[in-house]
Amino acid sequence: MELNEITITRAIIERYFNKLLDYADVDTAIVGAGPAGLVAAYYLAKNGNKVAIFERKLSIGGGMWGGGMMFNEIVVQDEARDILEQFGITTTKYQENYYTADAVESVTSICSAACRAGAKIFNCVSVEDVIIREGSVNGLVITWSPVEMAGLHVDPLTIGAKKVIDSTGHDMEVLHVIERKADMKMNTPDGKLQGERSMWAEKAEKLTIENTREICKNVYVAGMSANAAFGGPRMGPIFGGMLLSGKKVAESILGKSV
Ligand code: 48F
Repeated sequence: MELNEITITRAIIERYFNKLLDYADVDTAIVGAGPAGLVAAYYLAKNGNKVAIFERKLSIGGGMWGGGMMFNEIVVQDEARDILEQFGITTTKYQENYYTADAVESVTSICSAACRAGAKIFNCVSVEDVIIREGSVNGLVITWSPVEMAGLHVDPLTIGAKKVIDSTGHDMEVLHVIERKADMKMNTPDGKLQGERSMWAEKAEKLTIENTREICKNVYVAGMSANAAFGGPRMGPIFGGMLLSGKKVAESILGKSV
């Protein structure tokens, strides 16, 4: 059989743009394909929610790929081990309450499960703003990451979303843009973003889960972004909090346990 390059090109363009058209309006738009965003996408999609993840980088996985300082092993504590095992990821006991897992196996397995559950990932797409209506966020403003990187003067496009999850990690990028441009109060003690504190793993892991919630109308925070928004400390390469936060944000949006 002959292979025609133009047919290959047509197939990619048609399939990609049909996918993008289909996901131009979603139930939940997740910003950031790190561990928190990917776990959230899996549970939401598995429960019938139409989910798109927008990820600035070419690769998914955020800070999980590199384990700690590029040593590609992660640590999880007892309470989060079930989640990894549910994705078929091998965990090995290091000592009481400390388990390790291969970082690459973890990222790829969670991502594969999320995609197979129906979540669509749009990589190389950066979220630069939100769609705003009186007192609520109704979607995202997106652009190609290379356009952003090159500083090209090109107008963005938009994605409608009933709910938005900021799982952009330490930088809480969606929340910053809302605070700066949308005049919305955050659900924090003084209505403002608090900012991340220095490392304290045990406290941070607890706070990540506690702080996973709706932070302003239709916008939820998960993962490191939840900690940063509420002034929690960082925790380094222990990932239980990220996984549990992804699950919790899905439960908050679905209004049930998963
Ligand atoms: O940083 P990241 O892995 O967030 P997370 O899921 O997990 C945090 C941990 O990796 C680690 C930690 C825990 O031990 O402290 O840092 O909370 O993934 C965030 C993803 O969001 C993408 C970014 O490229 C990364 O892959 N991202 C950030 N801003 C944007 C974005 C944006 N404006 N548009 C699209 N993607």
